[in-house]
Amino acid sequence: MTHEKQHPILLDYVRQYPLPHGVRFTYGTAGFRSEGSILASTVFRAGILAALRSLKTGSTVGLMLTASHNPISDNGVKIADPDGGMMIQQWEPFADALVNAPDPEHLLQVSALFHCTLLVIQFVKEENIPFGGGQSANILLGRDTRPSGDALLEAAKQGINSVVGAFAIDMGILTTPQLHWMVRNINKGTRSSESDYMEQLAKSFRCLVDLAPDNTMESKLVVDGANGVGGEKLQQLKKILSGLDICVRNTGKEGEGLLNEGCGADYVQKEKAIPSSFGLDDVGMKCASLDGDGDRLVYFIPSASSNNVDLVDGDKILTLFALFIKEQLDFLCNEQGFDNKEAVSLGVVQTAYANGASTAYLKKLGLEVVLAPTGVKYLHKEAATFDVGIYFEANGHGTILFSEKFLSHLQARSDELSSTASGSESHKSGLRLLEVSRLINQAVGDALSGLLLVEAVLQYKGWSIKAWNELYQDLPSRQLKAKVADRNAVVTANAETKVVKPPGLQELIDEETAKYPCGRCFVRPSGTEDVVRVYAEASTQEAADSLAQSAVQLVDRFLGFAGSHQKA
Ligand code: NG1
Ligand code: ZN
Repeated sequence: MTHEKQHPILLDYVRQYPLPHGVRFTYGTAGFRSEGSILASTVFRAGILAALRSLKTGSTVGLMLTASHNPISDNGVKIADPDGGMMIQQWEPFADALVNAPDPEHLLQVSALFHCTLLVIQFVKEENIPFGGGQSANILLGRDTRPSGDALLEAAKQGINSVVGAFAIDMGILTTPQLHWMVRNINKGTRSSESDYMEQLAKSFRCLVDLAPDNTMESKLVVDGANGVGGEKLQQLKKILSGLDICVRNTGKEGEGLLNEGCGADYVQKEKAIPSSFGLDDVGMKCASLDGDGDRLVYFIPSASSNNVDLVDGDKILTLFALFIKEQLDFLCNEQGFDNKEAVSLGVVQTAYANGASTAYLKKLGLEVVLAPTGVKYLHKEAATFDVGIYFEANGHGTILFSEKFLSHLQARSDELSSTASGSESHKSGLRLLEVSRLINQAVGDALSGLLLVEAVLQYKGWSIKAWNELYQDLPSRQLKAKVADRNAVVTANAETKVVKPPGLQELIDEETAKYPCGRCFVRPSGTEDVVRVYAEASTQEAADSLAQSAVQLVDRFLGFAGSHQKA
C-alpha cells in the first residue's frame, strides 16, 4: 500500500470525526482525558496513533478507554507500549499534534507528515516508521464500564482501520492493568488471555500463602469496588481463589450506585471517609478500596467516629512491600553462595505526595528512596533501574519491578537449591521472591494483584491491618485545588518540589512553610484536571490546612483566581 492510497482512506475516516470547538487536548499524566461526549475525535486519532506505534515497534500495543477515578461522565484514552508500560514520552508531542490538528486537511498533513512536511520527514526519519510498506500492526483494545465506552470503542476501531495494515483486537471490558498485562505477555510470547491472568494471580497467591508460616490472621476482607470494573473482576477472581475470604461491595450492579460516586480509592484517600455501602457494622474491619479502572488500591479501617476512616494508603502498601522484600533479600544474601548484598539493588520510588513520615520510615530502614514527578510513567522508569524497584503513589498506584537479570539469577539459584537445601529459609526466600514477581503486575500498578500481595504479606507476618497501620503515623496533610486562568504557567523542578515559574512564587511558599513545625508544601499543575494542585504537610491538621490555604492564596496572587477552591 502506497501513501497515495492511504491518504484518501484516512481522509474519508477523519471526516466522520470532527473536532469539538474550542478544546485543546493534552496527553497528560494518564493519556487524554475529558468529558466522554466530546472525546470521539480524540479517540479516533488515538487509534491512528496506536497503529503507528505498533508499526514503528513491530509489536502489539494496547489502547485503553478509561477515565480511572474521574466521574462517570468523563472518559479517556491511553496507549500501552509493547512492554506493557505507558507509551514512550518522546511520542507525546506528536500525540498532541495529531489529536489537536484542527481539520481533516491539517490532520492529514500531520499524519502524512511521514512524507510531506519537513517536520514529519524529520519525525519519520528519527522514528524510522515503516509506514505504507506492507507491514501489519496489532492493537489490543480494552475499556472500563463507562457508558460512553461503547461509542468510543467504535471510534478507536475506525482510527485503527484507517491505517492500512492495522488490526484492532477487542478484548472487551477490562481493568487497565489487565490490558497492560496482556500486551506485555503477548509480546513476550507467554500466555496472555484474561483467564491466564486470573489463573496466574490465584496460583502465585496460593504459593505465597503456602510458603508463609502458619500464622492465624484476620482473613476477612471487605472490598469497595468503586462500582467499576475492578469490583467485577475481583468477583470473578474470587471464584478461583483459595485462602482468602473476600466480600465485594459497590460492584456496579443495578442499584448499587454510580461509578466512583461516594466510593472508590480516590474518594477514600482524598476524603478519608468511608465509601457508600459501608457503615457502622464495619467499624474496625479490614477494608480495601479499588478505583474505577482497577489500578489503584488503598486499605482502610472504618472508625467509630462519624464517617471517618483510618487510611492505609499507597505509602503504607509500599512500606509493607519494602519490609517484606528486604527481609527476603536479607535471608537470601546471608546464605553462602549467593552474591553479596550489594549485588542486588533494592530501591523505592515515591512522589512528593508521599507522606513525610513514610519517607522517613523507609530511610530509617536503610532503603534508597528516589523521588519522581507525579505520574506512574516517571515512577516506573526510576524503579526499573533497580534489581528490585518498588514504586507507589500515595493514592495507591504502584507495583514492584524485578530485573530480568535478577529473576534468572533467582531461578537458577532456586533450581540448584531444590536438590540440596530445599526447605532452607534461603531457598524459601528465593521462591517467595519468584512468586511475588509472578503475582505482581510487571507492566503497571494493579489493584487486584496488589491486594493479593498485601494479603499474602500480612499472612506471612501474622499482622492485622491495625498492626500494619501502626508501622508509623502519618503527618497531617491537606490537598487543595486552585482554579487559575492557565495552570501551565506553573513550571516546576526537582520532582515537582520547587516552582521555577512564575519567578518569586517559590520564595514566598518557602517563607510561609518555615512558619510551621514539620512544614512541607509544594504546588504543581495537574496533568488530568484544569487546576493547580496544592499539597501541605505539618505537625497538626490545623497547621497543614492553614499552610495549604496560604499557598492557594499565593498561587491566586501570581496566576489570577479563576473560580472557587475545592478540596482535592
Ligand atoms: P494529576 O491530576 O496530574 O495530579 C492524578 C494523580 C496522579 C495520577 C494521575 C493519573 C494525585 C495528586 N494525582 O494526577 O497521582 O494517579 O491522576 O490517574 O493523586
Ligand atoms: Zn485508575
